[in-house]
Amino acid sequence: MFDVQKIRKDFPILNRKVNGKPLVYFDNAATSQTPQQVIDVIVDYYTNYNANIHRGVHSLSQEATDAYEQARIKIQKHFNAKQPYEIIYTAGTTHGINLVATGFTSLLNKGDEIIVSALEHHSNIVPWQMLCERTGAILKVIPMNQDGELILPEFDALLNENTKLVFVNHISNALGTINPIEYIIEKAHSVGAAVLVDGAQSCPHLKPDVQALDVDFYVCSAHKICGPTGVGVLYGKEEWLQKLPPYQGGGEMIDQVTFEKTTYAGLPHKFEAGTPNICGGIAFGAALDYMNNIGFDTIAKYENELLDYGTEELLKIEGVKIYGTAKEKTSVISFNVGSIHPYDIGTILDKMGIAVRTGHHCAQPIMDFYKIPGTIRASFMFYNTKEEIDTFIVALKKAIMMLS
Ligand code: C6P
Repeated sequence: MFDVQKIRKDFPILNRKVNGKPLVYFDNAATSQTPQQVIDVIVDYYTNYNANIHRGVHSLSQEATDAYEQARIKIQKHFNAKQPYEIIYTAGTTHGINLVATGFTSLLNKGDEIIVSALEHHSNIVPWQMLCERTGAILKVIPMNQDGELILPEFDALLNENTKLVFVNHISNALGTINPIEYIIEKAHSVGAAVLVDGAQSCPHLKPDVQALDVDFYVCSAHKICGPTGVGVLYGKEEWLQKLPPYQGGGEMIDQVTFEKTTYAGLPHKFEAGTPNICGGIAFGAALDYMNNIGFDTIAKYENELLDYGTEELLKIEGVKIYGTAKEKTSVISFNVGSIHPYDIGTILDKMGIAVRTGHHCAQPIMDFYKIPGTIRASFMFYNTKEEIDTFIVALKKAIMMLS
């Protein structure tokens, strides 16, 4: 039985007040909150075994190295990667995408084609545009419909023998659409293109199996999955990670260095130059333990209930328009109320203790598609409640009254 009140006790921040009111945190798509179990792991690291890894012969360094590499194995198992060295620690989703995009500079030729989707976050647009500028490759876009779903026949029509790469998010951060990545991966592979899936928004809500998906690259950030900021992972199929050149040069990523020539370390170290976010990696492993203990099926079922309830209650308010009405979506509701600016509503909600995100959500092309400057985005996690949605609806009605 899923007991949300018991779960909420794990999150100390949910007890705090904001502007004198109990916090209602509905900005989970931006960053999730951290349970005490993960905070304890962070405190334990800095209290007891903070040391640099892979370097020292001393005990502290070995303890830190063991914990960091054990976390890599946990992450490998979570995503069902074949090998631990297919898991590359990064600073987050953006870093992972840039690592791959930069690596492909030497693998693309002028006239090669890259496909992204209309639903992408800027992190999954700009690095590919920069790659096109460097290589002369051409960027193509899978269009979307009014519900915020990708138009798959148009994707099929874009594919040809020049298509080398396809980039798509698993779940849209701005609309919550769950994209049919199984279909996209299969079709892309049929023309020999590699696929990178941006899992920043999917990993908090579902458990991807990278081998079953047969995806070439999958990226995510720990801070969206109850872990700390500044750490994430890039999963890459071994064959691709072998082909890509290193992203950054420095300590840890080398085999031999002379002034004449440097040879590189094997996977995963080839992509992990410099001292990493050691504590972050260990805490990421702890966050996955925490989420897996609850269970991703349980999480998805409960969050869908919140999504349905929130949608139903919002639509009772006159003037509310929800953007993102895909059949397959997760617990993100993006909306506007009449012609009221989203920022004004967000500011008043904050005064009542309610945290939502307003604006273009780093997805300007989606806002351009709907011809709006931005939306108010309420995004739920498994520690939110229907009572919080009720509080939010009452506060929203007050905000609308004040601004009308
Ligand atoms: N989206 C949001 O409020 P980083 O910042 O590297 O951890 O993640 C970037 C990123 C990439 N792709 C998607 C689909 C994302 O949602 C995000 C982060 C946050 O929607 C902050 S902009």
